Parts: sequence; structure tokens; C-alpha cells
Amino acid sequence: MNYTEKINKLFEDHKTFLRTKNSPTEENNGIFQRYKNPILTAKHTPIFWRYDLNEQRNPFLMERIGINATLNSGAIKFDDKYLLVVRVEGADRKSFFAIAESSNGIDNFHFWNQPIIMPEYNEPATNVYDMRLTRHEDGWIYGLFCVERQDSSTPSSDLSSAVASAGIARTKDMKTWERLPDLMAKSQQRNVVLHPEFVDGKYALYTRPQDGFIDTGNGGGIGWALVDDITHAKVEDEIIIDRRYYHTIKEVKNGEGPHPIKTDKGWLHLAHGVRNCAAGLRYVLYMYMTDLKDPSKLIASPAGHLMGPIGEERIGDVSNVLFSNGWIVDDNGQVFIYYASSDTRMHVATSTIKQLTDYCLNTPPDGFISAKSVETINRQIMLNYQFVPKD
Ligand code: M1P
Repeated sequence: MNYTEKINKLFEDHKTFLRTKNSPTEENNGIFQRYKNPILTAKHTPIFWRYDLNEQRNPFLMERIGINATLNSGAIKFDDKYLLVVRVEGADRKSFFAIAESSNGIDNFHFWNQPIIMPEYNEPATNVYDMRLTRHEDGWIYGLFCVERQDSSTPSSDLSSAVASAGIARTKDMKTWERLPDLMAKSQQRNVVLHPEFVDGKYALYTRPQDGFIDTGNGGGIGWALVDDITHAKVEDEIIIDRRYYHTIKEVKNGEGPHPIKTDKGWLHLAHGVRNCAAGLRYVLYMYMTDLKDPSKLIASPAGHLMGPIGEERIGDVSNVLFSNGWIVDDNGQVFIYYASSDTRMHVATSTIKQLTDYCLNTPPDGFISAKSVETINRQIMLNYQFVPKD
């Protein structure tokens, strides 16, 4: 094969790969439907991002720029397309944002030609990731994301301490982004999400106060703060709306996923919970609901996780992790849950507002001790006896 033929083959193979159809898995638990294939992997990134296609400059047709992972993606329906603002991580460990689009939300995701050019605010961030998108009632689409910089207060020999804060940007066309000042807060912040409506005339934020870059310490859980001016956003008062508890799936930390979905029964929230075990941290997805009129008031908290990593999902760069910061609701009530597994690849699961609301309102809450779990199961067994098919 000559050089041109090799290039043509690269592009043809990639096109075929991107056209792979997705289909539901066999299992369905009545709550959501998983799909067989990941919807985005490093391999989905365009050939012309990775290869220098000039024979003189690149005689061996090497991948000059390695892409390591495609993960934690914000999601939005835009011009009738399902768009993901993907966290793309290069082999150089730096993350950046790039948009991938699909016309049905479950397969054929392909990247726009160029990554997003995100303007900096003050000192350039070392790393940016995990954007949450919010189409706000003020008319803008906001992207809130984690901004990571080296911790300048530690000795120069310490090359791993970092400071996390929330970057804020907005757009109207998903192409050009206006960067606003980073969120000002007393603590470090990650997993900050903008609520889509004004509350008492103010912007409302889901926050995640944390003592350190990794450790949430006294952070308590998912917080809530009202902000007067999003162009100079400052967390003054912060309350915790979804607490962490001992010996639960969110004992070590938790964080809001995408912004909540408004339903006639309340706001549906998707979040991640983290616990520790001998294998390290385990990240799962869970749900809760808050009051329609007061989105900071918890009204339902089903016990345990909605989704935990299974099969291939359990393995990757940071194993045993499911993380979601994007979902899309269609007009017919179908919900597309976009989640990443093990900080490596993106998947989709589908459900409906009706199913997720039923799940939140009717799944037994946590009893916090084994004896209560047994009581709950026994109650269900007693109610079920008459319906169990006879041999
Ligand atoms: O590696 C798992 C996740 O860890 C962080 O999430 P959290 O702040 O809740 O611990 C983030 O770095 C996230 O991107 C990552 O997926």
C-alpha cells in the first residue's frame, strides 16, 4: 500500500467504525435500559486530530497526538441533535472539551472538526474537565466545569497538590464561548452545576464544598447556593441539600450530575456517590428528588445506587467508576442518561421521566442498618406471596 492508500484505509475504517449500530442489552430492570456498545471511545476521535497526514513530515504515518480517553460529558439537545460536550483526555493527561453529535442519541456519535476553544480566566488552568450544561431561562447556555491549578501554597517539591474551582462559560451557538470569572467560594469546589431557573430572582448553584482537592472532608455533601450575579458569581451562604452518611454508597463523597429535570412531582436529580473499599474508591450513580417549588428541599431519597459499574464498565484508567454529568429529555418523556465508565469511555442508558420518578418515589429509603434492610425485604415478600407463580 502506498502512503495515499494507507491514509484512505485509515479514513474508511474509521468511517465504518463510527457507523456501528448500537442496540439494547438483554437485561432490563424496569428502571433503565443499558446499550451494548460504548457510544464514545478514544478511537472515535477524528483521524486528523491524531495523525499528521503529510508523508514528508510523517513518513511512518505515526499517531503524533495520542488520545487516551473520552469521558464525563455534558449533554444538550441542540438543533434537534444530541450533543455531548465530551471531556477528551490526551495521552499528555490534559483534558479539553470537544463536541460529539448524534441524530438519535444512542449511536453514530461523531466529533465536530475542532475541539472547543475555551477562553482562559486569569491564570490559565492546568486542566479543565466535566462540563455541566444548562439552558438557563436567562437565554444563555452555560457550561460549568472544573478548573484545576497547581496549589502554589505547598513546597516546590510537591508536584501533585492542586486546587479545584468552578469555571463558568456561556454560549448561544455551542461554538463560541464567553468565559466569565470563576466561581468565588471559601472552599475548593468541584461538580458545580447551574439550576435552569431563577430561584427568588437569583441564579441557583448545586455545589460540592471540599476541604482538599480530592478529600471532601467536612464538605458534608451536595450543596446549594444562590448567586445574585452570574458574571461575578460568589458563594456566600451554602446549605447542604443531599448529605453523606456512614456506610452508604456516598459515605466518602458525592456530587451533582447534570442539572435536575423538572417534573410535575418535583425535580429529578442524578448524582454520583463514592465509597471506599480494599480495591479503592467505588463510584456509582444514584438519584434523589427535591420539591418543585423549593428545589433545595429533599423529598425522596431511594436507598443505594441506580447504576453501578458492571462488566467492561468496571475496568479502565480509574477502575470501578461510573460518572454522569449529562442527560437529555425528549418531548415524549424519554431520558437519555450519558455516563462514563472508569474514566475511559462514554455509554448511554435510556429511561423515561415516569420510570425515574416512580423509582425515586417508590424505592425504599435507606434504613442505615442491616436489620432495617431485612425488615424492608420481608415487608415486600409478605405483600408478594399471593402473586408468586405456583409450580
Ligand atoms: O476519577 C473519578 C472522578 O473523580 C473526580 O470526581 P469527584 O470530585 O467526585 O471525586 C473527578 O475528577 C471526575 O472527573 C472523575 O471521573
